[in-house]
Amino acid sequence: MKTIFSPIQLKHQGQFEFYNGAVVEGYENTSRATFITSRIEEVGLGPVLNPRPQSLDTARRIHSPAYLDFIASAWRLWRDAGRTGTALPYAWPARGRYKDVTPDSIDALLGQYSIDASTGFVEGTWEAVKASHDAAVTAADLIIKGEQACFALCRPPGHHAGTDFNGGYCFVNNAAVAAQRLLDAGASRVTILDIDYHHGNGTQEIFYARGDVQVVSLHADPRNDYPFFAGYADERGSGGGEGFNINIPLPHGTDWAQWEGALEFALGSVRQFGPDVVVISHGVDTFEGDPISRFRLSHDHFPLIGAQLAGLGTKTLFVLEGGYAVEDVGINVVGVLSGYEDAIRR
Ligand code: OKP
Ligand code: ZN
Repeated sequence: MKTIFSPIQLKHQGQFEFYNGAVVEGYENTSRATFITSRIEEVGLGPVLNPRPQSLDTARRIHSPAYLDFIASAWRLWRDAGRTGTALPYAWPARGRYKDVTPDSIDALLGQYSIDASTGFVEGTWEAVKASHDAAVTAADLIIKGEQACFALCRPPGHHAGTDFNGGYCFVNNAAVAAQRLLDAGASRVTILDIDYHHGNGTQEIFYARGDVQVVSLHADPRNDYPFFAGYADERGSGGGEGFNINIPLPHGTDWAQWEGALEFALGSVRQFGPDVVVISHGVDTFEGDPISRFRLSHDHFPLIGAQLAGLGTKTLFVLEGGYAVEDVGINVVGVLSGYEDAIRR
């Protein structure tokens, strides 16, 4: 299987976030990507190729142009305002908002276009975000050209980013852009199956009223985990998208037996939908050793996930999302991909 990744994606580095009442180093760091590429080489999964530079035309069909302009210029605005460190918001227009305008202040814009304070901008952020987006689009193009499966090593990740907001370390929704690219190239239906520990609230929001993209997600119950305000089982889509959004929330402590049962249910709904391509929002923060998550999957379970996905018999585009036990991220991410390859060959 081919992997698409650019070293430019490592330019988003040195971010900070709030955790447990303190400012800490960002969990979503560059070593995640290097552990994955090392593991790919170690097991001989296949070549790691550079993305082709892509236009933002497809991304503009997923995100609002004003939002894309903002994330491309946020760091410059921050620096021009004389600031240093990581650009993070501290005020949001959530409740009590009474003017439908956003002041020009960089602090107002950061709040306007975000849902949390875990998604900071540093000097290389936009370049890295753009390269991560390019990796997803390039991988989608390889699927269009006939590859059975491909891995977009997207970092920064994407599934919490919506039409006009960033959040959860995500800026551009790489999986959503890839899905749109596949549809524009002639696919009639695409499924995004999100196996990351967290609910992909951005993906849900983007496709909520659409019937051409089915969004299925297994994740920690949002009653007690991020992103808290979306991901409930009764969120099933609206209008033409009614029934095409499927959420499977699971409790803290979920083990393999329970998680695999949920996966089987999810795969049943994917088969019913009958997509031309499945995009996997591929997160491995379901791992028992993950520092910010509370499920209990172990190393051996990840190849089994890959084998289950291969059983769909559908072209598959893997797009990286989360996974923060950095020393194990390579083993687990590549475990799924190898499990998929082994099952396809059998
Ligand atoms: C991104 B992905 C407090 C915790 C911040 C954000 C979680 C984002 C997860 N610093 N929580 O879905 O893996
Ligand atoms: Zn996650």
